[in-house]
Amino acid sequence: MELIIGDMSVATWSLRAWLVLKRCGAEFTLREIPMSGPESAPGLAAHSPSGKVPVLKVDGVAIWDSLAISVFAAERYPEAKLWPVDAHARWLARSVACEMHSGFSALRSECATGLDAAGVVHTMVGPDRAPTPTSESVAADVRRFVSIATEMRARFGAGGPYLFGEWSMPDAFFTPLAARFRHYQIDLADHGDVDGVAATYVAALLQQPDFLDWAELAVTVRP
Ligand SMILES: N[C@@H](CCC(=O)N[C@@H](CS)C(=O)NCC(=O)O)C(=O)O
Repeated sequence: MELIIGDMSVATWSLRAWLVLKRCGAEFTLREIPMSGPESAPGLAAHSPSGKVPVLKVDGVAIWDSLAISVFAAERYPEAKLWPVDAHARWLARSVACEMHSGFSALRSECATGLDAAGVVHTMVGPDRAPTPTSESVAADVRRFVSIATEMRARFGAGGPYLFGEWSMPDAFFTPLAARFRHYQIDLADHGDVDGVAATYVAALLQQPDFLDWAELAVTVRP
């Protein structure tokens, strides 16, 4: 299998697919396509049916979209338990992953990763930090995240530090958000996280070993 991804320091969708495949213990090679510059468009056109990354090439088929790759991985590696075993937890885990996949648009656009209009690069991995956005739409997205984290941790979190206890698919989908909270210095306590449950969950995502590996690779110069 070959996983085609964007620049590791900024590619939020690609990170999800990487985390999921790593969790499964899948063997795959990596091809990183620059997200800017002259090599970007031809690289994307050559490897991605949708012109976007991530793409997973498996058995001669190119699977595009981080959610489709994650669903493939759950099918191919059932022992990885990418979805929680408990049925109620599983239904809600799917709801959460889908909400993250299609929602949180203010956080995604106003706390973007990559190059901004002023030429500053916003990464998921560096020590650099950006000013906290103040719009009500970002605040609403953050409150929604806090509400999900608080509810799911209380109901299903007993078995571990992640959203549903043990690491599962929604954790892959929320890791890029956790990195944005760090980069944009968003204090969850200002958005309803009164007991710090959501902040503790975010800290667990940022300390997860596969994410740390990704972050290290992202700052390593590669051929
Ligand atoms: N919904 C898609 C989104 C993928 C996406 O937007 N990828 C961005 C990079 S993070 C991309 O490939 N952009 C290249 C372009 O739009 O030209 C997924 O989950 O895989």
